[in-house]
Amino acid sequence: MATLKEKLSELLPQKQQEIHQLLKEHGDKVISEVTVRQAFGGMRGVKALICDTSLVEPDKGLAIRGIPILDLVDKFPEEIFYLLLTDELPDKEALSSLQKDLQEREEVPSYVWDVLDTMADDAHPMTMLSTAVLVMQRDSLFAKEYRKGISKSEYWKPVLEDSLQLIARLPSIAAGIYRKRFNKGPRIEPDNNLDWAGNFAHMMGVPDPTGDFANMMRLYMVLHSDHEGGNVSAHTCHCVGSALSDPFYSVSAGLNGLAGPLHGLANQECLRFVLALKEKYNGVPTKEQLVDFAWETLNAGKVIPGYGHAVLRVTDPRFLAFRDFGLRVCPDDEVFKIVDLLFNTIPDVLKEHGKAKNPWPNVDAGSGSLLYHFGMKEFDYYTVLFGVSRSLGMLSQIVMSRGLGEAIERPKSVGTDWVKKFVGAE
Ligand code: NMX
Ligand code: MLT
Repeated sequence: MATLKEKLSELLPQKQQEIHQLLKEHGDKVISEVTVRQAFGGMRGVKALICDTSLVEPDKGLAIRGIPILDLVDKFPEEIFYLLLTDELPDKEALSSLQKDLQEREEVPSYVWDVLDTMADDAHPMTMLSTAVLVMQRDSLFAKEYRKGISKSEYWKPVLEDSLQLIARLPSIAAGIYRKRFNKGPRIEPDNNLDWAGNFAHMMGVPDPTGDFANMMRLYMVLHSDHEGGNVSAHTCHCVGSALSDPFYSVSAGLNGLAGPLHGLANQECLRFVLALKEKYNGVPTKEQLVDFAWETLNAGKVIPGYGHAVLRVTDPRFLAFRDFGLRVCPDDEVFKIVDLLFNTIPDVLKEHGKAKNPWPNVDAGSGSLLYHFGMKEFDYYTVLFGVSRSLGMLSQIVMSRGLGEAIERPKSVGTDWVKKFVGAE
């Protein structure tokens, strides 16, 4: 089977031709309209972005290149990256060629550690991750080639190189941040007998006598990898990349969006919520206590973290995958039990509250309890794991964007007065 680059060299011209034909024949057809509510409401539901790597159907959840995420839970994240880009899962040979390529690129330049060492002791781990990605911009091959005057049809090649470079280094960087920020001792060297996520787990140094922590990391990296193009991290990365900012600039920007509590930071907020419940009721609360706590949260004008979604209208299949893992590995863990109790309680509370369009759990509702079970109690770190995984999706989307010659993003904005005049409002 072909390597990633060979495969893309074959696929991209076909895809370009397909899009060219589509635009020629149907370029003026309307696929979406925008209401005043949508323009003021985060463009919810407006179809104005193209993303071929994955799709989120409101009633089904994530499918990567047409494959439901629950059918991919046993794959390696490297396989998912190959799938995101090429529409095919790699065979054994293509997978080991990709794994070898990543291993050869994994060394982190010493200046990255120097920069991280100068950061404040209480810097948020997401700030550290985004900074580490940003400082590596000086090594961007795309930026260098662009300066030399590379042809537009070749953009995707150095972008792929930068992407592989970044993916290869992220586990070492993220594990290094964990060990430094939480005083876990010196960095741990990579073990090249391990796969990408297994190596990440190894370098964090979390005790793992059963190998279940490494398995959880593989699952974690698969589940958070991509969620079509409109979520804040992917869209931000896409928008920044559309200015031909290189993958380092673009991913760093996407990570900054992921660090918001309504997006990726919800997983740390979720665990904070669960632990507050545990502390208040001295263990696993009763259903009645949980309902009271949820109402207290809502009445204080706060959201229930891990619940609701901008697109989904069913339980997030990624939550179900984590829940299945928990039921197998730690069914009696108190924190996991509270997460399960929340799953059986919160949707009814949110339905009664009547605001959230989707009362069901999203990916962030359960992941933290599993990390906590394995002894990773530093929940400020959890979004970093999301970020490492989401980089697979952000980067595959950027490679596709440059490969397909997508335009710079520049939608039109209008003012409130313009809208009032347009709709004939007083
Ligand atoms: N708890 C309380 N209120 C909620 C929740 C929730 N979990 N979800 C939505 N609402 C409210 C929302 O704040 C809004 O209120 P208002 O009219 O006062 O502004 C109203 O319900 C309608 O919001 P929706 O249209 O249902 O949700 P929207 O698409 O605007 O936002 C989220 C989606 C995910 C931002 C929202 O559901 C939320 O804040 N959830 C909690 C945070 C969270 O779990 N985020 C993680 C998302 C997944 N990820 O990893 O990124
Ligand atoms: C994601 O994985 O990006 C989140 O579920 C948020 C989203 O899709 O909007």
